[in-house]
Amino acid sequence: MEILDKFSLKGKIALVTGASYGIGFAIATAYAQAGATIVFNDIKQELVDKGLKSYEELGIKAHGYVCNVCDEQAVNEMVADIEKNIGVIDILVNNAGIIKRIPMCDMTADQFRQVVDVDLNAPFIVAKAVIPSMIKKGHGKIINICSMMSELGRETVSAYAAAKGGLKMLTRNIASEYGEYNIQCNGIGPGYIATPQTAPLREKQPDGSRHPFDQFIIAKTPAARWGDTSDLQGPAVFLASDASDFVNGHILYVDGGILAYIGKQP
Ligand code: NAP
Ligand code: GCO
Repeated sequence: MEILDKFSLKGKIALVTGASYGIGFAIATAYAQAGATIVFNDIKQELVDKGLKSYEELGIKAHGYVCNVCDEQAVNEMVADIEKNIGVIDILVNNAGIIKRIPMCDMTADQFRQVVDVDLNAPFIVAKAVIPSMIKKGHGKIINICSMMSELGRETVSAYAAAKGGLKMLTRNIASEYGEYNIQCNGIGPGYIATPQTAPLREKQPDGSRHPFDQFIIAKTPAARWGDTSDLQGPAVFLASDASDFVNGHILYVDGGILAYIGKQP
């Protein structure tokens, strides 16, 4: 096989969760360009409709499902429907996620649980639903969208950091448990990416200056910029393709160098 052919996703079926916009949308778009059939879900019909329209505008025929990834029965029904009507899922990207930025002592246990439920329990539920058919088919790729918070802490994101740190270990465990079936499970740890999720951290100040958090991220990132969702496309295609068949249990940080850097000296 020629080397570039190894990066092709021709004939593959990819399920990307929460992919109506943002990081999931960019990853699914790249998969479609690499030849895959795209399936995505989101929690509300309006979001699925918005996603379908955005894919269509790019000439991509995607399949959209309304499904809450925390609801095990709904996930199992969605996966069964995909397998019956589209085919066995070759690539799963656990992208759906939420964040609550609340100081830990002000956070209720219920709010903490909600974040862990979407960001950690749901990837377990969706992975569990797709693995049996991947085993039967003889291969599979699972990519969990982790975070800087899989490695680092920061004020106000205790639940998110706990969940994304857990997701890193779930990734390694899936790799350990199912590697012998030719299933590779890896993570992508995006740095600070400009999406609606991070919009509050980039809002301009009333005097037009940059948000202090925005300045902080620029100073912490050797690339001196926020990431764009397109920065995640190449790494996501690599981890979904045959080119990464011996890469397993790895977290690929796509962070412009944040984890390598102490921050800009004063
Ligand atoms: P996002 O707002 O986190 O997008 C995630 C999508 O998942 C949204 O469409 C969201 O719907 C959906 N979703 C939420 N809960 C769901 C559920 N229970 N079931 C199904 N879908 C659900 O935006 P993003 O920034 O593109 O983030 C994508 C992933 O990357 C997340 O896991 C996030 O934690 C991670 N990440 C983001 C960054 C960043 O800098 N942006 C960095 C590192 C990691 P709603 O719009 O209704 O919430
Ligand atoms: C935050 C941010 C982060 C990023 C990302 C970093 O409040 O610190 O939202 O959580 O979105 O996950 O990798």
